[in-house]
Amino acid sequence: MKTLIPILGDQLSPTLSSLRDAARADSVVLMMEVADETTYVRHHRKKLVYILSAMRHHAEALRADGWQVDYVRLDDPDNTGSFTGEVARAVARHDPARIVVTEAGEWRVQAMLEAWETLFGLPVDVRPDTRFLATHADFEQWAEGRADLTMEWFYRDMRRRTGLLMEGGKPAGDRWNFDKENRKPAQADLLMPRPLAFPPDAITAEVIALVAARFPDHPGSLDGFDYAVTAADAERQAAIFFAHALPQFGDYEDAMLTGERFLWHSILSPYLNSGLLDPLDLCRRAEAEYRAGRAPLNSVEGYVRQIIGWREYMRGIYWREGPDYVDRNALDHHRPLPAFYWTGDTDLHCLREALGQTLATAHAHHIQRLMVTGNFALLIGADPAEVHRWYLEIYVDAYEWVELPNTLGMSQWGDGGLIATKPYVSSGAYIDRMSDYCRHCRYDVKQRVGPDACPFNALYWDFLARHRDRLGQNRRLAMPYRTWDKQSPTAQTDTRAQAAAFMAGLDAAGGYGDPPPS
Ligand code: FAD
Ligand code: DLZ
Ligand code: SF4
Repeated sequence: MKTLIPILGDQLSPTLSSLRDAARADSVVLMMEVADETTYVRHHRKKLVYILSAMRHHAEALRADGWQVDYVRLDDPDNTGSFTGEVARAVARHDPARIVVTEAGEWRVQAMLEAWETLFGLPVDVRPDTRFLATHADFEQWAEGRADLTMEWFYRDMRRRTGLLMEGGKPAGDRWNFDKENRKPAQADLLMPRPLAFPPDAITAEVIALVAARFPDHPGSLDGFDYAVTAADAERQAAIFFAHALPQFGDYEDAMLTGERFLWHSILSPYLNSGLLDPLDLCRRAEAEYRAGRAPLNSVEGYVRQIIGWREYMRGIYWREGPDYVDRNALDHHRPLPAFYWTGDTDLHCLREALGQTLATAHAHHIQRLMVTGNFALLIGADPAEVHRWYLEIYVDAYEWVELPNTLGMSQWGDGGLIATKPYVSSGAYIDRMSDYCRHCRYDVKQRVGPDACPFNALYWDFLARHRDRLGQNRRLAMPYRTWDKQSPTAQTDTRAQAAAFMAGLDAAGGYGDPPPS
């Protein structure tokens, strides 16, 4: 009885649930490069190269492991361009008795998988994705009946469940969370660890040529592609992270520095999200570094929290809230995202740094995403659906299950406070505290009005004033509202006029821009 096993581009794990009990002799693994997936948003071109090259390398690894792999390439003249079209062709080629597939990572694709049984008249076994620690049912059970879905409570349950950093039923160091220790600004440091660079091999070079020819209108540079595209190379990067960056990961988690793209971050999210690395394995190894006295608890706890806390929690929220979560817009924001999000061409130095590195590499670290590009988009009142589309396009690790709740929920407060108890907005002062950006900027971070004033300042106060009806009663914003109320009427009027003039300038410059021709 032959089994067809379609494997999607973010399911590149040898332990995938659809493969677990399959007999190699009776199975055909189907992998499909399809136009629908490469164009449902205009993915950054390095993201396309990463995914397609990792898929091709994974097919080779499966073959070497004894699987029969039927691999459909994007430039196959008979390629129908969709998962369903390619499964239909594969059913005709192989005449399987059944299909076994691991559930998809997003609503759009899951709906396709669920239609196959009726469409093909074959049994289709859609299996849970066991690479995540919490199943959909686990998350539902945790969330059910709770008024407060704060991540911290979920995280503590995950610590208890996994036993990570637990000692006799208590958290290691007698505290669940060392976040307060993890907000140090960084200095330029010649000894800063660097992630490994993996120059393109022949397979990747072929994919780069394909992407250059087929996706000239997608944003992002193709130059200098150096992501790992195999599990073995991703593992090499993980080893570098544990040995050289994890010890200071915590201290500098929120820091930003001009010209420094990586700081002490792991740069492992693309590999985790497409399946080249396993999340629980990474957390156990981080814990082992702590137990061996090679990494401090604030770093290891911070790292583990990002993965068994934030990562799992975001996925839980995505599936719990349903396919129309994407339409939420609690603050009624409708401004188009400025065209410079696709070019990096702005004189705000913090934005130029975050956008420049994003367009060059398809990666930015968390605080750049949250407190520079996300903060600015929220302050100007950008449409959260448009902001979501940009993040989904532009980051190499972006799949909807993780990107949407981070962007629409955490960063843009589009869900009205489900994920974030208050909007992540700040004036220039926060960026100045956590980075050296302001020292290199043409604007003065200390000024609120005038031609040299940092735009974040007036925008911040204007945001609070504009949304007083909705946010005025938020206890976490009581202090800034008190500060605003102490300002003289003239100062308030001048601040709001400064913000209005800045936003009028943005509107005049045009919105959601086409990326520049390559
Ligand atoms: P590190 O700083 O080394 O963190 C370790 C790991 O923790 C990461 O590899 C990642 O797997 C996990 N992690 C950390 N924070 C989060 C989080 N908030 N949600 C989920 N996982 C987390 N992450 C994505 O993987 N894909 C996205 O599309 C994505 N979009 C984002 C959009 C916005 C607006 C924001 C604010 C954050 C987003 N994040 C996303 C979370 C975070 O920015 C990235 O996971 C992180 O920058 C990846 O780099 P790293 O591997 O060096 O992470
Ligand atoms: C993101 C992506 C891209 C760009 N291309 C492909 C592809 O050609 N074939 C494929 O199987 N998967 C691709 N992916 C990843 C899928 O979009 C991903 O598996 C879905 O988002 C389901 O979660
Ligand atoms: Fe950004 Fe303002 Fe600092 Fe310039 S002064 S880098 S615009 S926060």
